[in-house]
Amino acid sequence: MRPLVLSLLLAVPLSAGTIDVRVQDAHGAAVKDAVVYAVPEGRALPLAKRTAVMDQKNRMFIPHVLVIQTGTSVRFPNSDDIRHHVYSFSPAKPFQLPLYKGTPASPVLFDKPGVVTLGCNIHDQMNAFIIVVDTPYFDRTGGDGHVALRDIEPGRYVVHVWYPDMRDEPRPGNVTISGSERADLSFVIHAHGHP
Ligand SMILES: [Cu+2]
Repeated sequence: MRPLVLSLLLAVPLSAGTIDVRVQDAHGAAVKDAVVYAVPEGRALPLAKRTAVMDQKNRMFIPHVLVIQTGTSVRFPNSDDIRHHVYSFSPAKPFQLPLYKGTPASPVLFDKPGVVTLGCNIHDQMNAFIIVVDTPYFDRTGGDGHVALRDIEPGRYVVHVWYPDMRDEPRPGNVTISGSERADLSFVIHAHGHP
């Protein structure tokens, strides 16, 4: 393992930038928990080989929104005393975990980017989203509608925003990072049911 670790350390650039993003709604109010991610242009990053968890507690998926890099495997433990039946019909990852309790033996691999909508066959009110993105640079806005994506390697990026209630994805932003500068972007989200 040692040579691999060394080469990874050497590959980290000396300078890295920050992408500052602000998300608000059509009335200018801050949008909390919007997913923001910056996809590198013209170069593919290695797939993540990570594991994430989508839990089920009190007949709810926890978290309601999970963001992962493409190539991540997700475990779906059921922490309730009743059985759940998890499914997705989303093109990015159609799958089913038929009625079960406890933790299924194998996690589910998410190998394509996209939005995966989860449901439970037994409990209609259970729903959640897994946002699969082609980048390790993602985060969510805080209560002030702001997020800073840090340690961005030099290069060109397309910055996207996703929010459960949004009508359409706002036009993505283009950012070029050449050194240790900060880039600012802002987005307006139009929610369903609001003009
Ligand atoms: Cu259920």
